[in-house]
Amino acid sequence: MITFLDLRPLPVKEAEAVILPIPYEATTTYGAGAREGPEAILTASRQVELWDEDQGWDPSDKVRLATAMPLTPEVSGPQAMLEKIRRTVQPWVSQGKLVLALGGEHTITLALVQAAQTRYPDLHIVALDAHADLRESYDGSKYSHACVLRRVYELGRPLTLLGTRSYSREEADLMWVAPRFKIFKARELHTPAGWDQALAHLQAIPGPVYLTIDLDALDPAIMPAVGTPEPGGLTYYQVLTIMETLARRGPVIGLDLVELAPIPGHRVSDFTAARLLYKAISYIYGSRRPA
Ligand SMILES: [Mn+2]
Repeated sequence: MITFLDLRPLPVKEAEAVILPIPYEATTTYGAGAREGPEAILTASRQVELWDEDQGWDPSDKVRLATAMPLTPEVSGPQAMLEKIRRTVQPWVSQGKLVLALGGEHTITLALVQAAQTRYPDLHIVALDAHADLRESYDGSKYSHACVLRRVYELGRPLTLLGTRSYSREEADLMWVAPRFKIFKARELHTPAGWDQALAHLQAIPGPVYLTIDLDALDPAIMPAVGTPEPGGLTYYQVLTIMETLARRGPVIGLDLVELAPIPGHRVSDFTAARLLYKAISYIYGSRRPA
């Protein structure tokens, strides 16, 4: 079995943070391959430097990290899969462990947020995504990757969307009227004023945050291995700054990285995803260290 960073395997019960591979892919509409995402991230993570050059520490030495067995996909449908995810992570959430999930398609986020919400009813969801994922249904399914943030929004908590640059008229109409909803489009984040506004908004979010990162939020020049690449995305350092800002502000209580669809022979996307996961761990736990 592959562990994150090639670390010595640690039983989940002894861990404070659990990396859960979820190789689920059922509703992909364009480039397929998200089911290969989790394993590609874990494989690439073996090459990630353990020393965090920004914060000057080795998170892998201080944070008890476990890599759980991959969740085998349920073939009977998305609802069964979501139920399986909830059943798996619920005990970990109840024990106060941080769940770090690797997709797989974005649909998995719904179950992860539902589980997190049982312990953190006042959570705020922050999503990085090229697409709004706010459709009522898509291809006849309410559980398509293209609807996941609509289902998450329906859980009744605030939702902040960053890096978005593609959505339908239906989704645009919803954004105008939706309370609890804030969007910072990718183009705004590439202007100094828009970027400052976004960071100020993130800093002001009170309480626990669940962060979902659809890797297509990054620019396809640096993250081409996604199912639905869109030009004009975020830079690596913008994503780091968003993660760092959220972690310094208050607790980040759950995280997922989804939609990596590896391209054979191409390593930069897999490696960047692995790097982002380790950086997230460094920011989340680094902010909890005494200065
Ligand atoms: Mn998405």
